[in-house]
Amino acid sequence: MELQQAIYKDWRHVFKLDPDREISDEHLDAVCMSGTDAILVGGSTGVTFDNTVDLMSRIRRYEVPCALEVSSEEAAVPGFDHYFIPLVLNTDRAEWLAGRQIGALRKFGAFIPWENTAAEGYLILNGDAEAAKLTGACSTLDAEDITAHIYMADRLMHLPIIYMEYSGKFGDMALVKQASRLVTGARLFYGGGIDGADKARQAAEAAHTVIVGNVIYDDLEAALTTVTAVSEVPVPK
Ligand code: 1GP
Repeated sequence: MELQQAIYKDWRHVFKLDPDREISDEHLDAVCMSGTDAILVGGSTGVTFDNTVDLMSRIRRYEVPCALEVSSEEAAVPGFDHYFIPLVLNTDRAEWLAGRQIGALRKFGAFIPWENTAAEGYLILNGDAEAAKLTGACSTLDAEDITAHIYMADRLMHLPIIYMEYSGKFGDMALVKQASRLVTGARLFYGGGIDGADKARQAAEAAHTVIVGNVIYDDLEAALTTVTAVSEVPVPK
């Protein structure tokens, strides 16, 4: 499938919701009606089939596109518009790059809606994040390391998405900008530590797609301001 046909190719702003966290109907309504380009469902811990189905069916009342980041085979739920399969690029533990994914594909490969499924090459860059601890990610990449990882992900592996993940901490926008400039086919996702319009704008200047998570639960009003902030910034090359 060409990137041009992919649902996510025009996404500038995405809200990420964690099935393991509570959100009221009122807050979910505000998130889904905010004008964001999509809702991404995913989390590092406590994600189950049941809490994923529950969240999906609540989001499904709205027209906003809804995608699932499948990080465990138990929580692979049918009915989403799109599926993302994370591959962690900056870990020595091969199970997180391909091992677990291959294990799941042995069982479910024939049932996957391939036309709506894409790999995400993850660079986990906040060592304190759950995902970094879980996967043993080497989160201290310098500019040269980033370049090498982008060459690997974009030029050699032709991954459609590279996700610079700083979850819980605002990242190094110079590195993100550098990565966006280097990619030739991949879309550069950025997520981490966006707590309002100002950081959203900075991230939008650096990345193709800006992902906003935690602040939805901590300060909904601030989260909602990120939608317009991102939409006002032209997409960086
Ligand atoms: C998390 O990248 C997303 O996977 C968003 O990060 O929760 O820090 O906004 P935050």
